[in-house]
Amino acid sequence: MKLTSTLCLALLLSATGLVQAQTAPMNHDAMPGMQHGDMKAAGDAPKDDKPNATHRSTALVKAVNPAKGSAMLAHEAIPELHLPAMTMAFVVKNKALFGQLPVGKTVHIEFIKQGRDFVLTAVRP
Ligand SMILES: [Cu+2]
Repeated sequence: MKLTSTLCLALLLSATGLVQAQTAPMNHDAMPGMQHGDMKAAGDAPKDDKPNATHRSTALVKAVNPAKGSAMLAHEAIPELHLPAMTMAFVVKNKALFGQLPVGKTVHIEFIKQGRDFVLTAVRP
């Protein structure tokens, strides 16, 4: 779980770096492998440093751990956080949400970022 969230943070940091680098002039033709459409969309998205902003995504429930208050979810890309699709641990403080997290099912999630944690705030089928 710890490894995964570290990876998530690393990806987040490197994605942020990419966006900053994009402010410098660059030759798109020289970099055929890059997806400029995606990067542009991410750059136009609202800033991710808004405290307690609610983020939404669709996620496949891989595993839940009610005792630890965490859930492993394979979420889709989250452009406003510059996050690619990935599997990672979410913090579940509201234990009632575990009733909406059937392993193997895809659900719609809402979450906030609190420090290094991604905290689930709502789950819908
Ligand atoms: Cu993630």
